[in-house]
Amino acid sequence: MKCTLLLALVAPTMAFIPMKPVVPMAQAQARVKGQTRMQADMPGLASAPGQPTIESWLLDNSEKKLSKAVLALFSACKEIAYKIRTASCDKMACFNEFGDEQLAIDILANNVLFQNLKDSGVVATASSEETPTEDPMGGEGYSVAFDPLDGSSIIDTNFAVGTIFGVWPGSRLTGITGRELAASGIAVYGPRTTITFAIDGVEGAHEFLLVDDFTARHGQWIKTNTFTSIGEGKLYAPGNLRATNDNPGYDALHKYWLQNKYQLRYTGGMVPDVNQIMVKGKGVFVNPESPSAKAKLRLLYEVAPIGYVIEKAGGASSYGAGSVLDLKVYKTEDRTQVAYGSKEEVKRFEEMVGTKFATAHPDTAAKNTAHA
Ligand code: FDP
Repeated sequence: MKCTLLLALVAPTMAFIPMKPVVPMAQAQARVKGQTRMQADMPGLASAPGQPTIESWLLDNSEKKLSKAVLALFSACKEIAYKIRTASCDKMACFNEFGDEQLAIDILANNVLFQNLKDSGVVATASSEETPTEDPMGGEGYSVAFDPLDGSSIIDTNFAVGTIFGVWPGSRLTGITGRELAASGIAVYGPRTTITFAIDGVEGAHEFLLVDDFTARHGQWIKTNTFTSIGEGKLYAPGNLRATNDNPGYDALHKYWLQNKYQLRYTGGMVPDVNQIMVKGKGVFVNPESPSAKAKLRLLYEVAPIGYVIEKAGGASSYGAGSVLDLKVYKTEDRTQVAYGSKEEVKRFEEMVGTKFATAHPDTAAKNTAHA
């Protein structure tokens, strides 16, 4: 074989051979020593080969049926990550070859989640933001609500997007609250794929990394961080900013952030926008409503599962007058305004924004009537 031909064949392959994740020992030690907010479980893959996989971590932290449901969700997210990486996109959406068909990536993600939950045998009911009905899955033990691909309007731009899931005991996904969650998590499909996950009876929110380095651990979910507290710090992610036009409280809060020189960190994808609060250990994400800019986020599929993770990580959540975990899911499609972040920032949201214009969720609408 001619040398040029050989190079032509080998060069593209070489481009995909990842660099070994080298973390200089001193740097790794400094990161571990300096760590107060979160425990650096794995400063570098190479220097901590003994870190648990999700399978072994669940053995110590969960009962069998719940473990099965969680593993089904992790498997689905792994497949979704691959489908996102290999999709082709036009100006509106991303598609992937699937048999003879090209399917939109959010539909594929939806199908993958349903299939994995059905196969688990421990899921009685599942419901997706894409198809908001309570569908029987043929199993017994838990019920799962999920948003298969949150941030679908930014996927074509190659911003980070995510999956959100909540696991409840029993067979119902209405008449419940976030307080009853058995587990919930958010998968971030960014330069790295991670799931930040919380489970009943275990303190903290736990970050798992999908290893993508072609070592023996390739394809495994390895525990990389434990988030246990969210401190004060000037970082803000202001969702639904158009609501400042006719929600004076939100307008004042926005001005407060500007005047106090907060750092703006907002992508328009709720999953990475909230995940950063745990990773950075500070900040606030809000998505308030106003008469002309209605609440968009759904309690069952998005707000409650994320609230559970954030509160487990030592932060707070609010619908304007209390934790989102106390809002009842009357209908699968119930919506609400929301704030997540450090306790002080969420308190500021309650004081300045409150529930004056919160009419989407029946409970906050009722409070408004009472105040009128
Ligand atoms: P998307 O519609 O792109 O799926 O959950 C819905 C969501 O994304 C959030 O991820 C995001 O924070 C929000 O909508 C952004 O909404 P706007 O683009 O309407 O501001």
